[in-house]
Amino acid sequence: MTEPAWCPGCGNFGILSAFNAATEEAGLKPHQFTIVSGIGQAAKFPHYLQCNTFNGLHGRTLPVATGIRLANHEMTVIAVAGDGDCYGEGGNHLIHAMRRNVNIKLFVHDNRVYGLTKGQASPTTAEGTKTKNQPFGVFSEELNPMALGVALDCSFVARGYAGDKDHLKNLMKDALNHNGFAFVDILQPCVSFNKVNTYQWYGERVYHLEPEYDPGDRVKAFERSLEWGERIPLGIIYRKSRPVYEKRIPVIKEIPLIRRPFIPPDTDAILKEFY
Ligand SMILES: Cc1ncc(C[n+]2csc(CCOP(=O)(O)OP(=O)(O)O)c2C)c(N)n1
Ligand code: SF4
Repeated sequence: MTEPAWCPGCGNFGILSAFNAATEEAGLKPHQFTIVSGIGQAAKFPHYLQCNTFNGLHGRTLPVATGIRLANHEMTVIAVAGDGDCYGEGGNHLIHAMRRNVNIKLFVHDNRVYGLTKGQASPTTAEGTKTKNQPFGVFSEELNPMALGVALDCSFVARGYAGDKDHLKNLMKDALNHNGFAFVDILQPCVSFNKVNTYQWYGERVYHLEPEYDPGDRVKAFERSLEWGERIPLGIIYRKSRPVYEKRIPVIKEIPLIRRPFIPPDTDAILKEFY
């Protein structure tokens, strides 16, 4: 565990402290979970914790997390990624993890820029935003992660905010307790490279979904997922109970792979079949 190398004021600090409180309140001990991350500012997250971790390639967080979960579904598996990492380089993996309902928890630190490489546009950067790499402004429309999750029938789709730690802690706890793929997009101010989506900007717009809001209504969830701009909803936008992937695979559904005895195959006998 080392001192965080993030800029003072970075939204990642709020996410780290919400996560620590969430795991403590959920009674999750460090040996009971593994954090998988890739490359980026967000991906440094497990470096500042004491837990099992796998730090891999940019955009490849979800395939590794899927492998760990399928090998040992007694382990809580958490994937942490930036918006570039998860929606750009790793976008195809996100689609399939949601579709399969792999039982992992995904926390996306969505600062709406590529932070580590100094502020290029990411898939969630607003159309028209000028950066050093996009001097004429971004030409493409931004990705809407919440609408993507609802459209793919993802079993848990939520939005948190790094500047609202208590609410984020509760969302993270709900995600950790959810049986299935839990997707939390976390609005994260990047004080160095995103001068648009600041703490003040979010503070004027975010609101909590009303207590009577029903996250089980997919059509209403889709409507809420489209809300962005003057008002930005925080909370569980969509939730649905669906069979988890590990329970659909015959060889592991009763007993995790790691608990099966290892019986090495008789390679000589196999090779003889080809003689
Ligand atoms: C395949 C690949 N492409 C590009 C890079 C360079 N790279 C490293 S970090 C990064 C940006 C990370 O941005 P994001 O995932 O949004 O996370 P943040 O740093 O903003 O938390 C890029 C483009 C890389 N390491 N690997
Ligand atoms: S560059 Fe942005 S995301 Fe990276 S540590 Fe600094 S404030 Fe945080």
